[in-house]
Amino acid sequence: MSLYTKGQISNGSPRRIKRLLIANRGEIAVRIIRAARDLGIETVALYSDADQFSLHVKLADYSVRLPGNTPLETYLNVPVLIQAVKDSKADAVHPGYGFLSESADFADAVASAGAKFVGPSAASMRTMGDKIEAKKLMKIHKVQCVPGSENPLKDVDDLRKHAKEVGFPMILKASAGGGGRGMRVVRNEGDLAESFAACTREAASYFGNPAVFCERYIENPRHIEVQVLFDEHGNGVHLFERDCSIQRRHQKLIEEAPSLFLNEVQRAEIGRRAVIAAKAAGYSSAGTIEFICESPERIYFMEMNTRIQVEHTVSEEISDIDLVRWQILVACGEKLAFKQEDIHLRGWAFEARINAEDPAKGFLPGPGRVNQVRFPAGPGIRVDSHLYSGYEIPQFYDSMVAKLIVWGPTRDIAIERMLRALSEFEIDGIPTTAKFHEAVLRHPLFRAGTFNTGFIDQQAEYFKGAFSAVPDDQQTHAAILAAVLAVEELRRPATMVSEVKGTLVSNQERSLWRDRARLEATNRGGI
Ligand code: MV4
Repeated sequence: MSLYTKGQISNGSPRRIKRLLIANRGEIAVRIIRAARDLGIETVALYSDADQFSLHVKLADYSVRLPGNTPLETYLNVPVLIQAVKDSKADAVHPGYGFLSESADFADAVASAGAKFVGPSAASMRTMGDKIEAKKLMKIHKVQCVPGSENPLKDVDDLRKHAKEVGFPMILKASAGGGGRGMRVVRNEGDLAESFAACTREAASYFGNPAVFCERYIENPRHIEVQVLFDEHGNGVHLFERDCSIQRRHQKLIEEAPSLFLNEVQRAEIGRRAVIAAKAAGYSSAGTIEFICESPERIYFMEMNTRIQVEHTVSEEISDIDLVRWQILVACGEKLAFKQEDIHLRGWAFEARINAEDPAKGFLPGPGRVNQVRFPAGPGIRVDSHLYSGYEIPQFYDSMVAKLIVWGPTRDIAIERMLRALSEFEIDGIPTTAKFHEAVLRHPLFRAGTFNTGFIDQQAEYFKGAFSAVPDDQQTHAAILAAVLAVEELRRPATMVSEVKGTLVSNQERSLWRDRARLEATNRGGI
């Protein structure tokens, strides 16, 4: 049986969800609303004042206002969110990613309000949220971790003892940290005391837990993570790996699945380890096991992300499994309708995170009104986004405005499709990272697959010439011009035949004046 025909809410579903509240915003709120609607489940959107006109609010069946704008007074405000659950009579809550998605306390509060948290148990979130606990659990189950301290470091002397075994460079990490926050690389003995004090202090103030541990530091590792999916009956599978090495300051830029780094044997092995890790935590729902790879033979468990991730889409594309749909089905108490041997890796997928940022200004966020957007389409193209023409991107939240996801039968075809899609993509009025993605996709080392987490920094010179900025004082000018050109474009014939010699003139040539005008107005055109 095809995986497409499986995964319905059965009449005998242990826990039928009728109304799902989405405790999030932006593209992931839209993604979750779509999955819920496919299952015939009603949706409740939440919105801060700045999000009043957001797409997720327009698409949901109901919506509840969260007064204010800052994350703390809105999407992170547990008492207000719980009141919204009660007021809207939602029987389930999907947290999305970010915000409260990995808060075990929020999961408990949702349960206390009588609603189902669409995610893992609070207990497994607590276990995996504590990086020292998680590593201990992995050790028991023989999942290889980076050598280092097994308990919170007691003091600098304790750290010195470990430094003798681990050697330099080493890395200090907050046990309650994760995702690159609360880490410190130590390169020599002289820096130990100061680094330990600083890391402990930051851990206490950022995460409310001063516990710190140390590991051998691996320079420029490859970042490979495995998607897992578990039901509440102990059944679990992995959906292969994603390579997330193309990142800048812990912000992923391009993800792909599978990874060129692994052969079939290594792929099966990393998947096996991920399933063991999730099972050890008593995990249910969708989750990710992060590994860092020194070489294909040296792959270490790093941490588990107990949420749906931004880049879940590439795993969906190569496995044909709708992860958000399955998160909801699993929350209804349904059993997985497939076993590991039913899941086949098919083709290649990429995701480019299009951010409202200016690569020429150190990726400075550029919120504002989007005059005109046009999404790419065609074979292998998927756009997950909350953008629409006229939408105003608020300054209060993250700058990701669209995920461009492509699938192709091979890696090369998928890259060609991504370049085609990027060339079709139009977002007028704000700076975006689209041109930067194009430059990465054209880079010979990216094409060859010989990159690691240091790639973007190492290639900074190469990327410098690949884009240019929209000067602030010309933003308004550019916006007006873009609007005029948009109208002009509607009138432009599809193809022109020269009246003089009957030769075909391409659209590209025909619109040179337009591109030239845009280049001059915005100083960012791509002729
Ligand atoms: C490391 C490491 C090198 N050695 N741990 C950053 C995110 C967090 N999940 C773990 N991180 C790292 N841990 C040891 N022992 C290097 C990183 C790291 C990194 C990891 C994945 C993706 C991008 C990264 C960028 C810089 C550092």
